[in-house]
Amino acid sequence: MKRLSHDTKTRGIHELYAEDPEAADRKLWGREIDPLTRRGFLKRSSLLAMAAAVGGAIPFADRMPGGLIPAALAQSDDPFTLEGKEGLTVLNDRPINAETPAHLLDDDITPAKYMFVRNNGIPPELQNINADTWELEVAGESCKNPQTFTIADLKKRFEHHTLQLQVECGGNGRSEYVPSASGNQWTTGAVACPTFTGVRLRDVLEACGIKKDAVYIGYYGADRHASGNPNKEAISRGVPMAKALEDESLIAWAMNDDDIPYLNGYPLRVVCSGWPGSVSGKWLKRIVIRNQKHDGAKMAPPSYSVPKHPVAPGSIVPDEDFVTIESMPVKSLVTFPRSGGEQAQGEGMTVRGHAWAGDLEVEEVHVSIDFGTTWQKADLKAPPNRLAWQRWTTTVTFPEPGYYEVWARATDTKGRSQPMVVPGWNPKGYLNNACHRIAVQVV
Ligand SMILES: Nc1nc2c(c(=O)[nH]1)N[C@H]1C(S)=C(S)[C@@H](COP(=O)(O)O)O[C@H]1N2
Ligand SMILES: [Mo]
Repeated sequence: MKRLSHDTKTRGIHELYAEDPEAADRKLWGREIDPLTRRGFLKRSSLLAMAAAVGGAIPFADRMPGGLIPAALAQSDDPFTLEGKEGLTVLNDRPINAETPAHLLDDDITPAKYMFVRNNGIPPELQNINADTWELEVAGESCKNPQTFTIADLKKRFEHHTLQLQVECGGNGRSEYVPSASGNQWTTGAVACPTFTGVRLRDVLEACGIKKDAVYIGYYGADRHASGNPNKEAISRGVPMAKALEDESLIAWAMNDDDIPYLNGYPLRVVCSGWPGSVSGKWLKRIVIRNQKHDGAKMAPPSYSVPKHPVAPGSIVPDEDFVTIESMPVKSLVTFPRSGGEQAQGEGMTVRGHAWAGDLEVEEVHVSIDFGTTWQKADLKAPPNRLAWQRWTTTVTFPEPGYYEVWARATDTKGRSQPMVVPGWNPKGYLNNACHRIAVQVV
């Protein structure tokens, strides 16, 4: 496809539209556009605006669903916003996916508006959600006494727990893989660490009776498959019993002492922190206790799976050579200062961020201002509770004016550090825990 630059293409085409709209259509779209088709989805002016914005003609413009944000725009800095999620970068609107710029993740506890959104399907309509009548069913072949709970029942029958828990999408960092992997092109912002309040998943499962042969749990949410097919789930994942029974695995109705935001699973969700975010089911309707590995949507390879052994970039990996991702790897973010800022030479500059390590704790964080040649150790706080991210802080001083990068590298309690380059390529682009870096101009 020919790509034309903004100015030459669009300036000319505006004039042509004024004179001869059909000729302009042929030029812009490569053919006549049926006015009826066109009227059905977009006005000519917005088509033009869109073509100008993406930098060229859109040959299949008449097949673009109404309201679709072209990916070329969604991935730019243009301010598309989601209600209640101002400041997030929208990657896709069908389904909605949005990530958080690193500097907006600077709070110890992620504010609700800055929690990323990762939707696999069509969320239930907000006006059809009634938290007072919402029911959670617990069943499955390895459940002794299947039961249904309202949220009020959960609140009344079980002990409440509030924990700060990190949630990171398994595909966070995907955009850096070469060759590129299909899926949302997350950069660094598909991670958050708010507090969640709810009951222990364990307490609820035990109240319903766990049979001896139980090996896995699976969740079902109220969202629908992107195709709209009511017999297909968008996603239905789960975890082995040992993870489900951990103290920190929750069925939560609150985030940061408020209702869970609609796009993050209101009114009820699972939180199994430290594993790919996909195990933390939103809009939770049903939990099944399974006598086999759960086989819901997106449990089978290549979803949330990586090759058992390293593969060459671009390889085709047979299903039997994949393993399901469990704990996420050690990782960190520089959340202050914002990348691209200026700093006076000779003055110490505070640098800080967070570090986390899946099921483990972070032992050390180091920072480099010379592209990884030397490293200084940062101060690192203990997590407020297991599976919360940890605050790190340090002060760096730049020897002379010029362009610098600040790199951060965390190490977990098993001695594993973040790689400085993108780690092992895998077909779906999961688990990129390469060091985060920011740019600083020293003047
Ligand atoms: N019901 C349901 N639960 C879901 C999803 C979904 O699409 N539907 N997405 C999963 C994925 S892939 C991730 S990374 C997390 C993201 O949680 P968030 O959107 O609240 O940030 O939710 C998980 N739970
Ligand atoms: Mo995810």
